[in-house]
Amino acid sequence: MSAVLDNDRKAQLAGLYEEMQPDHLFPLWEVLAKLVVPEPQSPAMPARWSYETIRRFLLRSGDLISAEEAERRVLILENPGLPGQSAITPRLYAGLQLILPGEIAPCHRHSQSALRFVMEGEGAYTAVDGEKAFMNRFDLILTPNGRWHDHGHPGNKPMIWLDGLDIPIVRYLDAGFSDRLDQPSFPESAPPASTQMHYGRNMRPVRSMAAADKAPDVPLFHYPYAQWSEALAAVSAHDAPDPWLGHALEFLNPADGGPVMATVSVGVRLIPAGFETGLRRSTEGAVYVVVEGAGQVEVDGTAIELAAGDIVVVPSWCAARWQARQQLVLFTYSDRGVLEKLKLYKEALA
Ligand code: GTQ
Repeated sequence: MSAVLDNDRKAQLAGLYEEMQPDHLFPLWEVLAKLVVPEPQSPAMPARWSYETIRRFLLRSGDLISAEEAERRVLILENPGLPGQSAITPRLYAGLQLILPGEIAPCHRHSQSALRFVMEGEGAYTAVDGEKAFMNRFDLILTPNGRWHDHGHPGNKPMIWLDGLDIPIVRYLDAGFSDRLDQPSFPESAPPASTQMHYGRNMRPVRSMAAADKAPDVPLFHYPYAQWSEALAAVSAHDAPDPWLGHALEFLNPADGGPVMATVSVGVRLIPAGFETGLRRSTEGAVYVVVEGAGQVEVDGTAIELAAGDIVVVPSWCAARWQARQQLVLFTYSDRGVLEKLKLYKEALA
């Protein structure tokens, strides 16, 4: 409220507010400037986690609790500006999940959509509605909302991946449901990698009308490192880098050409050695994993050093500039698709 009020009117207004409070009424003019801001002021803070630190605590958790007992043995990356909210941005969640040889993380399904990005290990699988995807380092795996999923590990070394979920979005929309299956693993419904075979080469199956059954909205759920790294290398060998992003590719849902899932957009970047991007702000809140290389990202004037394995969050409308000392390869996910659908996506480039 901008007007200058004399003490008498102030006192009368204060009395009025107090009287209306039991009726659950509140004067807009006292809060309007906080509600309708000239530009986003995210409560989330830019932050970085080092993989080695998380890994150490995760492996200690592994000595104390099994995947079966935990249901999911995950350490949440909690944004320092959002304590207690289990969120890395106001709209997205991040955690690191550990599965040990022989373990099963039991089958469940929920309204939240998830991605997995493999940080370490090999030989574990995620099964989606009974179809296993065996995971290798830096593979992307999806468990879109409502699909049954369990994780298992027939291999012989610990396996760790990043979980990226839309937990805060589903919470905000009051739309969360979940179930547990009455057995640890979903019965095998298709041989491993069937979906890859049908959808993984930018094609989709066509069937006669009589045989047609409805394909899921998000059919493909495994995007192997071997494929995305090859695409990124080819593009970076031929194109000039985008001045603000470097070389950037987005993973697509082959059914509709849009982001891989309605609430989570996912991509990879390559910033050539010696390259420095321009300053960019956008309304997406984004999480980055340093897959390889070294450099720094300056976020709102503060330099964050980057080494392989680091996980960094850049909240909405923070100005970011990337610098690669050695070629940087980044994996990234954000809520950009949501903002675009809602006509709230904006960028400012300098
Ligand atoms: O693997 O299903 O980090 O349901 C959080 C919630 C992982 C999972 C998380 C989950 C999962």
